[in-house]
Amino acid sequence: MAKFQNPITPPDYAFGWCNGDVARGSGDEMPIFYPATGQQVGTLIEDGPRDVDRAVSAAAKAFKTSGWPELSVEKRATILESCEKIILENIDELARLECLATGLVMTQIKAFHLPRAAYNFRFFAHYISQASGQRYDNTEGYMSTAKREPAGVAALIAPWNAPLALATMKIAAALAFGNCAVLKPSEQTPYSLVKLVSLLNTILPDGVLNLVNGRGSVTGAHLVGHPNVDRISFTGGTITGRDVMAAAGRQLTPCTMELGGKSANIIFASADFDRALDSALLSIFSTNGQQCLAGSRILVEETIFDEFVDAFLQRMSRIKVGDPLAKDTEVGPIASKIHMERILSFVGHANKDGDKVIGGGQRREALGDGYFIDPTAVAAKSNASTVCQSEIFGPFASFLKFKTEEEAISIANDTEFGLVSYIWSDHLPTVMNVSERMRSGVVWVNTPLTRELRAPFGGYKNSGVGREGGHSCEEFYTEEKTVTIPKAPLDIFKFGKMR
Ligand code: TXE
Repeated sequence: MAKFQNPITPPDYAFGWCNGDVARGSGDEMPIFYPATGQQVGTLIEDGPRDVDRAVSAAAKAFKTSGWPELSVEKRATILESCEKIILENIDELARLECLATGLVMTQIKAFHLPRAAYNFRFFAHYISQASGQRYDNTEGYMSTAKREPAGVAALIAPWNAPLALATMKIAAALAFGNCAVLKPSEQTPYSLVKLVSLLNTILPDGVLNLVNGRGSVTGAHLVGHPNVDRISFTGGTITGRDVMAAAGRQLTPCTMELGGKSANIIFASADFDRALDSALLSIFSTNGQQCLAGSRILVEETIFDEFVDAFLQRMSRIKVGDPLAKDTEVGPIASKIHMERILSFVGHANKDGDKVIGGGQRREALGDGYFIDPTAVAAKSNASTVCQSEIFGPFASFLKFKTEEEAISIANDTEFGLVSYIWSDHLPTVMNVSERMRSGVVWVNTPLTRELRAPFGGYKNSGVGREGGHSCEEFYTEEKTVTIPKAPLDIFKFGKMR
């Protein structure tokens, strides 16, 4: 028996989108569930290899004939601003569709995810308006100009944890630099992106933005191995990232990989205690704990460890878990049953490793068949524990104690991942030393989850390859071309004229 209302009644089927129109796939039907009730709310029609070929051909044709790559930056920027506007005009429906498939909390979708989705288009509209080329004058009498040109067809693979916020970064960047694209949402969460693509197609020329639906192993694998794809931008798990990169390697297709994380949130005794506490809770429990940049390993200096953990647990016990639509809900359901079971399996790992489960660790049966779990915290025996080394990707915090700055740095870097590090301290030399030595792509000092879009975002080690962000996206989504022209005829060797 469902306990909560669905946020919206979606279309019965989630179809793909090709060459400016809805495109019914030829593959299997797959159920889509609302995580808050565990009930099926619709059906996805999978796009098989032929359907993917059709979408890639549509993008390739649009790249050649639509005029999109050649459009002046002013015109392209204006169109991107219209994309921002249409998202803001449809914010309620998009938010409800996002909520329906992901179980994300509505207040968070509306406050963070959708404004970001819209802003991604505005950001790239502004960015391209300022782009410039380079010119190199040579004393021997020639000049070279270097300019960036659109790369071609971009395959954009989006995950299920924050579909709109993450996919729009890819769509806006690919389109801003003149590419045409084929988007593949996660098979679990197609609705909001299908709607988004239908809205954007009222603005964009046909074929510039296409969408295919289906499983990673079927639709995704065919797309990333396609010889006519020129760029692959992937966000997802590290294991899948390896497969995608191997497929890209066979075609020599450049790719960026935004993968998992196991970020250290280091809290020194010199920190502002209350702000560090707010941040620790926000960075592990927002987005239902399902975010690559979650501060999932909380390292606390020994002298404040007990006080900090107690305060954290008190606040954690008051977190409102429940209906994603309710205004006071802070943590909603986990995105899928299988993922919920995986998260809960880490309680077993913790017990086996000698860690102490200090809060939560159970499914919330009282909330019905939805995939709700208690916010969970573990005092880990050491950083070698499974809960400290695996990306759990849920509302599950692991605490570790440290005595010295050196020890904190060593624990923080002792992981296969390297996406984000958080540092909390008001002692400048500590901040300088620790931030210099973090082996992660992003370091947040005395602030959580603060993304500057001009700056690169991405990971060291198994957290990724390449970066997203203004300049990083410009480099990724373009080819550089150098044209050399003599100012006057140059002296050159005259082969065959020597005699
Ligand atoms: O993601 P997958 P999964 C992490 C998180 C999570 C784990 C597994 O730890 O528990 O990954 O999640 C598509 N070719 N993150 O297995 O498989 C797939 O259809 C092309 C971190 O659900 O990586 C979906 O669209 N595409 C993360 C997308 O890849 C393929 C976000 C992501 O799915 C494919 C999500 C293939 N062979 C999970 N196989 C982050 N970095 O934010 C799958 N896909």
